[in-house]
Amino acid sequence: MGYLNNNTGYISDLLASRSIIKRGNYALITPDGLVKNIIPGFENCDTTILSTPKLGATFVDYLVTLHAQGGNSAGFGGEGVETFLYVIDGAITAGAGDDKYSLTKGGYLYCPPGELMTFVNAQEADSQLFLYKRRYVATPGHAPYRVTGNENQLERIEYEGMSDVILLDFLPKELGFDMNMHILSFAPGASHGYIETHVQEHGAYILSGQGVYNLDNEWIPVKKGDYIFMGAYSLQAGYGVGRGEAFSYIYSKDCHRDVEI
Ligand code: UGY
Ligand code: MN
Repeated sequence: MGYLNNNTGYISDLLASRSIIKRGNYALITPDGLVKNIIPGFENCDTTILSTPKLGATFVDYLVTLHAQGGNSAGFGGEGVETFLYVIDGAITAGAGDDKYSLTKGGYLYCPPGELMTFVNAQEADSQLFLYKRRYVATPGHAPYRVTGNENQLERIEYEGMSDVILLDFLPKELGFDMNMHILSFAPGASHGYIETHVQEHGAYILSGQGVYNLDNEWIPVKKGDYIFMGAYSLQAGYGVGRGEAFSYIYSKDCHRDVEI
């Protein structure tokens, strides 16, 4: 069953998809083919799984629509697993340890390994979340800790000297953290300064606008609601296109660790 657009039944045109799956390299996953999954702990939610180790990622991303009273009270994460939650739309109550957090659009919560994250919809209308989990890579003498807030409190950083490309960093740049979550926003016409070829992986969910994205040296049109996995060394860069609205995506990136051999 098509998930995000609820397209079911007889079609009126030829079957076609913009999605591209190159396991271990990159993937573009468009809303049309996404399905709902029933997962233990997720109640009254539509949960879609995006990147996984089966695609070549060391992390898992999810898109979750919480219906009324929907959420996860059993706890997301677990021993050795770090988690991150971002509110795409709506209002939720998230929990960690003995604490509760009221999060609205742009709100986020990072839980360090071993600390289960809970969340429940705080409104009658649906709320939508972007969720992330990954097995934490420790380094001696340093540890991560819980981080929460809203993106509107974060410093707007001009990305690599470009005033029309804005970067937000969600987590502290400290050795205790082995990953970060960011938002990168391109005004129409703005672009990366070069095509990246780095070892770090990304899972990127497009929050607004339209872009043309280079994945493994193919230029591919992308837009709000699309999801991109970029594996290690996957060539990557983008242009913002469209009419007025910024091309903006939230994405994860592993960091602060040497390579194991
Ligand atoms: O941080 C990054 O590596 C980022 N500039 N990559 C990307 O946007 N594809
Ligand atoms: Mn990158």
